[in-house]
Amino acid sequence: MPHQLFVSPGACSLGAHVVVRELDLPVEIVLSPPRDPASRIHSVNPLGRVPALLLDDGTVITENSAILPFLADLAPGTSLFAPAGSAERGLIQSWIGYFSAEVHAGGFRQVNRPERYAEDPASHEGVRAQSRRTLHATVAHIDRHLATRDWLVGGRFTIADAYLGVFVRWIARLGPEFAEFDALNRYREAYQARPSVLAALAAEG
Ligand SMILES: N[C@@H](CCC(=O)N[C@@H](CS)C(=O)NCC(=O)O)C(=O)O
Repeated sequence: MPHQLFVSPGACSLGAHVVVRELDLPVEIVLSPPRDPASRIHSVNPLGRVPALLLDDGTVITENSAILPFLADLAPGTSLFAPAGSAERGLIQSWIGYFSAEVHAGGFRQVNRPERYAEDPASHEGVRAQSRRTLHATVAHIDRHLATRDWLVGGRFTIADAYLGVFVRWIARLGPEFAEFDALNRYREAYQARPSVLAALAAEG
């Protein structure tokens, strides 16, 4: 059986799915929405979260920060990543860490799931408002970096870009105060025009 990548429409698993398609990897894509209690993801990942990568030997790798480099390393020498020990590899992993910790967990999750951070429902709006302000500053840092570049590192599309595309799409739904990021708006168009992204989105439905 080939490796299987568990994904869900609209989720942060899109980045790993895009990498599979960019590299034409022999990885089966399994649609498995976590909100459906019958989804296989609940027996594959004890946290019930996507993405999860089930290897052909039964090993389960979770976390975007581990899955993205693992997938790239299935195609040694790919331009989507960089050689071990290179500065570029460090920069690509630095961005992946920033997106996972600061943008996703430290930003979007608090905006979308305030109940995980404050018990009292009366305080949820306050958590959401403060989280939106924090996320705005977090996103502004990325926008400044992209003001003079098409892609994050090395002038080419890498696994860090495959992942950032997820959040750039989510940012578009956050409302007017997040519409002012010109570099991110340009970046979103370029990301969504890639054949790998179009194919992944079509497959996820
Ligand atoms: N830190 C994890 C986060 C994974 C995650 O939160 N995935 C979401 C979709 S974007 C999910 O499956 N949520 C279902 C849940 O939390 O119940 C990663 O980067 O892989």
